Amino acid sequence: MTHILLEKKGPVAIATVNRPKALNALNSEVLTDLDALIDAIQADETIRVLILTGSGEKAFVAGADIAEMARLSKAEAEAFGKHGNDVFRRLEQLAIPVIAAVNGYALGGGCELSMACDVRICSDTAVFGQPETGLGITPGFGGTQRLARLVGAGMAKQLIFSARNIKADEALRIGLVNAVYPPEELMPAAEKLAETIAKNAPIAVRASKKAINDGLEVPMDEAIVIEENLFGGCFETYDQQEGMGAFLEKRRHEPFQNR
Ligand code: DAK
Repeated sequence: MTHILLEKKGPVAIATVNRPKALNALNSEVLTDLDALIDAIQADETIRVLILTGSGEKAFVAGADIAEMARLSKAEAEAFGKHGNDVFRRLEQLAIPVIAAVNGYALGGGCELSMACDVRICSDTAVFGQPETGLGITPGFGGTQRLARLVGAGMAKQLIFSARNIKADEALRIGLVNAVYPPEELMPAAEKLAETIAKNAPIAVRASKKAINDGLEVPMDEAIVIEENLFGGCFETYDQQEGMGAFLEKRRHEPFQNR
């Protein structure tokens, strides 16, 4: 991967989009690297949580690469959109939780990338927005869909139609991010959250993510069946027996074993 740095701290992987001269903007190479990142995470069963952030102090990801997009034909634009959408969908459907640690500008494709993650936390310097209509295009990496699902259709429409950027405090108020930190506290907070998640039963964490994601895509009657099946599956795991057994025996459970 040319534009993504990958570091492992025990069960936590930290991936940094690293294209600082363009504020980490997403060109085709970065999208291909994100695809390779997902392959690498899937291949390593010891990773329990992925943190995604941007290099430098200014940007998480300042959008899709405008220089690359500017001269695309309709067919090329559709192919570029599909490339991004396919990668973002893979990220969203990654079995393990993904935390976006948004350390600055998260505009256009950058905001969309953060929304393909499970949890967003940010620095108080972060700026979010979907500026596409001001560039003569629609959001193209899932922004119209994920923003509406996260903050409601009315707020998503207002942000997308107006192309107005919002600061961290407003992102917190509308529920786009879960928490805001001073810049130097962002990565420690992300790692602490990741470590907390990593200590819980991995199969149960993955099943919970799948239940929420899959359930949100179908009517409630089908969604609760998805939950029932995933819940039932946990009762065939060693970690369920150990977790509940330890509670009943009034002792600390042994570290979960992912089986
Ligand atoms: N693309 C390419 N280069 C970018 C970039 C971007 N999105 N954002 C910044 N850069 C580059 C700048 O051109 C500059 O490069 P040099 O001039 O130094 O070579 C360098 O990064 C530093 O940026 P600035 O000099 O502009 O830095 P400032 O601090 O002054 O301003 C800024 C920071 C983030 C406010 C500003 O750079 C800015 O407004 N950037 C553009 C933000 C933006 O509009 N992002 C949304 C992009 S549109 C679709 C597929 C995808 C999409 C849509 C449709 N389909 C196929 C349907 C997605 C669209 C987008 O994401």
